[in-house]
Amino acid sequence: MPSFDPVSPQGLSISNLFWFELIVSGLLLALVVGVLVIALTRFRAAPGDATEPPQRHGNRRLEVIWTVSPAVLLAIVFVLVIATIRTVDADQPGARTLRVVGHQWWWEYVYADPQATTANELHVPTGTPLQMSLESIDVIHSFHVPQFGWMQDLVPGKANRMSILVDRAGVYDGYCNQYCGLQHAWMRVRVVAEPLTPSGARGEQVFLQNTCVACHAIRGLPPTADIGPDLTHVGGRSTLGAGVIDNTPDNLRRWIFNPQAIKPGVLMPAYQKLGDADLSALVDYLESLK
Ligand code: HEC
Ligand SMILES: [Cu+2]
Repeated sequence: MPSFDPVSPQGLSISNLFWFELIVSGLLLALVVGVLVIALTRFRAAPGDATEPPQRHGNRRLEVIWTVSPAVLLAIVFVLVIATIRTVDADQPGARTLRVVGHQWWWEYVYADPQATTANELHVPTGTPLQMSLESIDVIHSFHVPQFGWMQDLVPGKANRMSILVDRAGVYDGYCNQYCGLQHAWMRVRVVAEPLTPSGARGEQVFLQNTCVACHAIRGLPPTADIGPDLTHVGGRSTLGAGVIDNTPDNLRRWIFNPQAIKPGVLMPAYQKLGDADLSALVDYLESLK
């Protein structure tokens, strides 16, 4: 059952709570059934014995125990539920934003910065928090990927929030979980979660932590600018600097290190202070953007 194999910390906290409650309920069931079985067997009337059993009225100690212990148990569950809700709803610093729009009978995904739109198959990087805003164009839908560990409704005229961080690479299937018309059953979701390569992930950090973002946009990253060329697909271009050099890892390295040497007067500063490792990671990352 995929719901029992969550791939996000949000889903894990829900399934941990579920297991705790399941085990406690199981123990209680065993206790009640156990006491019942003992009562039925040990205190059974012997055949032919018609005498009344001794009559008792109340037992204060027992009554206190069976009132206080469920109250304490419920208080514990209450605290755990609140803690779980807070984990699931927690703001995730640095989250990428994604709008999910439900249509009869397909999904639209809109990335915010800069805007880009795809449908149905959702590609997400592992280890990167996502802040989803769920809306609907027509009727109520529900975005349910069982391995995310929780689902959220898409309601017309209202935006619902869903925070998720997928921490394991893989392909996760889901579906619309709210009957939404004739083809409701064919409103599937497929999520493909892939890691940024370690070097790529580092490269992305280098990109974000230097002033690159003051001039360049990369789709899917937090707010960026458009003074320089959009770098979302820079790895797929055959030249750099509007044709001044071929796009090879070596040339890209030289470009970032000192673009003035390649295109005098260029309106991009040199980054000669970047360390060798950071520069390599940055080049790997940019070349991977195809
Ligand atoms: C002050 C603004 C500015 C900053 C900061 C800046 N760039 Fe640029 N960048 C530009 C401009 C403008 C160009 C286009 C130059 C040209 O071709 O004449 C450019 C071009 C590029 C290109 C070539 C793109 C192409 O399609 O040819 C790459 C790659 C690039 N920048 C990477 C970076 C990286 C990485 C950083 C941060 C380490 C960075 N830039 C910081 C302004 C900037
Ligand atoms: Cu639907």
